[in-house]
This record gives sequence, C-alpha cells and structure tokens, in this order.
Amino acid sequence: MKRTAIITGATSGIGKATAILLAKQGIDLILCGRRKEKLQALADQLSKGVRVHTLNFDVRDKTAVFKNINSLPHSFSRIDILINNAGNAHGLDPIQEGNTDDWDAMMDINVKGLLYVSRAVIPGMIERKNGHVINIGSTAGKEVYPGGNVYCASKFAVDAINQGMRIDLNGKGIRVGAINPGLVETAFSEVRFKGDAERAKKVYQGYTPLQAEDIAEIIWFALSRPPHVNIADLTVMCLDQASSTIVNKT
Ligand code: NDP
Ligand code: 8X3
Repeated sequence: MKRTAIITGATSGIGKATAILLAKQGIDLILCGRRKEKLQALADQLSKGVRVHTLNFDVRDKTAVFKNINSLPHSFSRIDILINNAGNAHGLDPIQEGNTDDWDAMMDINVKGLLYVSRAVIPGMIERKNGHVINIGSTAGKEVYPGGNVYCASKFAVDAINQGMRIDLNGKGIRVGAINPGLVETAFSEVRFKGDAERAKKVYQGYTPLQAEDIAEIIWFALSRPPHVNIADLTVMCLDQASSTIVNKT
C-alpha cells in the first residue's frame, strides 16, 4: 500500500538523503524545514516520481507546528511514517563557558521540537492503528564527550523519549525506534561552529566518516522490515570510530 512519510529537517544532510531514498522507494513525502527555497528545490526534484508537499516551519514554534500539521491537505493527512530528524548541535563549549542561547536552541529544537511534531502526528496514527516513528538520536545520546554537555543531554532526552514513546504506544500498531549515528559528514559541524567551515571540515578529515546516504539506507532498512519487526534502537559508527572520543585519524 502507498505510504506517506513526514520528514523534519529535510533541507539538508540526513533528512534530505532520506527524502531522496524514500522517493525512490515510492513513498509520498511531506518535507519540513525552515529554508523554503531548499524545500522547494527538493520538492521539484522529487515530485517527478512521488507526491510531495512542503511545510515551512521552525520546530521550536509550537503554534506553527500544530497549525501546519493539522492543516495538511486531505491527500497528505494520513501520515504513515514520521522521521524525527530536525536538530543540530550549537557550540562545543565547556559547561562553565556555555552560551545559554545555544543551550536554549538545542533543548528547544532537538527535544521540544521533536515532542511537538510527535504530538501533532501520533494521534492520527493511533486512530488508524498504523504508523512508524523513527527518532534520530546520536551516539551523543549514549555517551557524553568533552564540550558535548547540553547537546548530549538533548540526545539522551531523545533516547528517553524514544523508549517512552515505544512504551506508551505499545499495543497501538505503531512501531517506534531510534537510529543513533556517530560522526556523519553533513552541515552538522558547520552549524555547531557557527559557519566556521575550516573548523567543521577538520572534524571529518583523516578518516572516512559516515555519509548522510548511509543513514538513509539504515532508515529505509528499518522502514522496510515486515510489519511485526521493530528496530527499537540502532547505533551506527564508521569503521574508524570506536566511541565519541576515539577516532582512528591518520
Ligand atoms: P544538518 O545540519 O545537515 O541538517 C539539520 C536539519 O535540521 C536541516 O534540514 C535543518 O533545516 C533542520 N533544522 C535545524 N533546526 C531546525 C529548526 N529550528 N526547525 C526546523 N528544522 C530545523 O545536520 P544532520 O543532517 O547531520 O542532522 C540531522 C539530525 O541528525 C540531527 O538531529 C542531528 O542531531 C542528528 N545527528 C547528526 C550526526 C552527524 O554527525 N551529522 C550524528 C548523529 C546524529 P533548516 O535549517 O532548513 O530548518
Ligand atoms: C552527532 C555526533 O559525535 O558530533 O550527533 O556528537 S557527535
């Protein structure tokens, strides 16, 4: 049966790669993000094969989240798949020097934004007794590293929310699972370092990091399991990464 997926953070990195792969698999798409032109360009690219709708909102804006999702056109209102992907790290400062605006951004986007979108989408899945939620966590949600403090806290929260969702939705026909990547070469570090491209580039040098497409493939693997199989929690790192702090760089 034809499925519809909503992907947050579809303008870049993991979300964009996932949109491209799901379109190839014939899944209709609701693409979300703040950068309207990027959303539109991706929609134009993918709408040759599947139906695509774009939603332009900031996940921090509770009113906008509910307004956008609750007013989807009828043909997009039955959401089968939710990919909770929007998020970023902001800064890498030790706790005593932390920028409180960065803290707010990470908790508001990575945690509260994910909650708002989930709250807007999940009741429809419950009504239809069918759905699949994939929460993008991180190795940062499994292990804290120097300067990771609040970003790690936000991803530990995603881990807890993922577990809580699975418990609360048990028996309702909805699969819930988290994919927790290690280092993936996307715009992530450029955002973390506030546009410092040179510093960001260094994060991924001297080894072969994961690519956004690697994570998209894993998301598709989870989505394409038979209906009784739920990938509950999956951690993935590149060959050269052993932990958040141990990376075999040449
Ligand atoms: P990117 O920076 O490439 O993409 C981040 C996406 O999130 C963009 O599409 C951006 O869209 C969206 N986003 C950010 N803030 C908001 C907001 N306030 N409202 C709506 N959308 C927002 O990074 P990645 O693809 O790497 O990150 C995607 C997810 O993967 C994040 O949750 C990240 O924590 C997680 N992750 C990343 C890893 C990595 O090493 N790269 C490893 C583990 C997890 P726009 O700016 O248009 O709004
Ligand atoms: C992104 C991976 O190690 O940069 O979540 O925090 S890391």
